[in-house]
Amino acid sequence: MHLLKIGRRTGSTKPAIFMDCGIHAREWISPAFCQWFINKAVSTYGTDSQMTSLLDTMDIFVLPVFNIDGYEHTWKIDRMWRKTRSRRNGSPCVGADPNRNFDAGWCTLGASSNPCSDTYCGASVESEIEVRNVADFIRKNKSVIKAYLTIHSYSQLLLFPYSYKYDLAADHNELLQVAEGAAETLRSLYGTRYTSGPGATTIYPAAGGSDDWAYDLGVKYSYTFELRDTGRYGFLLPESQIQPTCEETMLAVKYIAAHVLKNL
Ligand code: 0X9
Ligand code: ZN
Repeated sequence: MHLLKIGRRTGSTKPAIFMDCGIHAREWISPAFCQWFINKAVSTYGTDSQMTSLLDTMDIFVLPVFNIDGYEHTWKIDRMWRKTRSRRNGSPCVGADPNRNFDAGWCTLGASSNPCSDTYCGASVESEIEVRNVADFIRKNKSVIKAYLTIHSYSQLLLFPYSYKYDLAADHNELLQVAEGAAETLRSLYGTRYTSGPGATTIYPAAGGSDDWAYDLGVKYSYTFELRDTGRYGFLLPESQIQPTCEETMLAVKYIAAHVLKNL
C-alpha cells in the first residue's frame, strides 16, 4: 500500500489530515479524486493561497488506493467487484467489505457474517490486511491526525458519524455545520447537490465503517464523501464527469481543511 505525505517540510511535527480513496473497488471516481488531489496540492502550492497556507501548517496523508487488490480485480475481471480479495479456509467466496471490517460496532448492523455477501464483515475485526494497516497507521499517529476523510461513490452525500448506531455524535452540530458549508461551496461550481447528515439516517445503518472507527478513536472531523452521481450512471460514471467531479470535490475538501486549520 502506498501512502503519500504532502506538506511543507518544517523539521517539526505538524497536525495532519488523513484521506483515503478506493476502499470499495468499483468506485472508480474515488481513486481518481485522490490522484487529482495530489496533483493539485503539489502544483498549486505557492500560487493558491488556501493550498499554500494549508500545506505550510499541516500535512496531508493521502492513501490513493486503499483496496489495491480489489481495484485491480475491477480492471481485469469484474468491474462491479466491491470487497477485498482475501481468501478464507472453508469458503469458496473471496474478500470482505473493508468498510464493515473496522472496530466500530463490528458486524452488528447493516453488515453480513456470510462470506459470500458483498457486505461481509470479515472473520474478525481488522481481519483484512488493508484495514489493519490503515488502523495501525492512524492509531500510531492519532495525536497529529485531526481529520479523517474517506472518499466513496455514489449518491452525492457528505456523511459523518454515526452509522453503527442512531445516537448523535457528541460533535453533531459542528460536524453538520461544516458538512453543510462544504456542500454549499461544492454546489457553487456546477450546481451539484449534496445531502449532509449522520450515516445511519442519511444513507443506512452499517457497522464497521472507517469513519465511525476514526471518530471514536478521537479524530473529530471524520467524513465519508459519496461522490457523483445519484444513480444514472452510478459506479460507471462517464469519463466526461471525472474532471468536474474532482474540481467540485476539491472545494469541499479544502473547505473542511480550512475549518480544521482554524480550529487547531
Ligand atoms: O456502505 C458503505 O460502506 C458506504 N456506501 S457505499 O455505497 N460507498 O458502499 C457508506 C459508508 C457510511 N459510513 C459507515 N457505514 N460507517
Ligand atoms: Zn464505498
